[in-house]
Amino acid sequence: MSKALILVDVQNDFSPDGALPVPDGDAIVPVINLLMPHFDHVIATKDWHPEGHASFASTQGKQPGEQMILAGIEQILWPDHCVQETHGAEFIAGLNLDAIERVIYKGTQPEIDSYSGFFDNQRYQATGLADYLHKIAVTELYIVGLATDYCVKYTVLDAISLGFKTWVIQDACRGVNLHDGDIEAAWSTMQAAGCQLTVSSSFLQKGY
Ligand code: VGL
Ligand code: ZN
Repeated sequence: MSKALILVDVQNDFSPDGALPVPDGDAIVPVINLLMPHFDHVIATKDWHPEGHASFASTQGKQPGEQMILAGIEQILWPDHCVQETHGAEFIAGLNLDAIERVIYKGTQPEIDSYSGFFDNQRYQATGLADYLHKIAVTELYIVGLATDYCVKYTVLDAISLGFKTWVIQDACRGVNLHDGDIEAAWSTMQAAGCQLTVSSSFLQKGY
């Protein structure tokens, strides 16, 4: 029984001056650095899109925020972001990279998006995260990162469906809040699915 900290998409394009800005997104970096030494494993996901990805509004000749059906499901279109090998796809400066033992790439298939760190949005393909966690015998996941109302939420929901005991550390996450109340709704959805909500101070106080 071991514990992993999962960093979801802590990347430049989700920082406040990035292409898909998450308000206060960079504020989670020092919190994550404090949490890292308390885990058996630290694993990060990266949103890692090819140029011209189908989730980009520019690819579809539409505006960011517009929606369309992609691979049979409703898709919000985003500004171009986290293009493979670009600065926007790098981890946010100050994150303790030495603590990260493995990076899992998602959103790499051109025609489908992948909010979850485990599968694309249609579950056509796995990213390898679940296999890796099973291989290293991790059973408990603490999930942090960006954005609360998209990739954090879907990573949490898949973690629970895969049978991991799952926490989300709320002050180590930030959300987009495209619509008022989206972040609050995301916490409720995660909690209703069986995720435990906690904050870094109470986690660190337990002396783990
Ligand atoms: C994300 C929108 C598009 C995220 C990624 O990391 O939450 N959101 N791609
Ligand atoms: Zn993306």
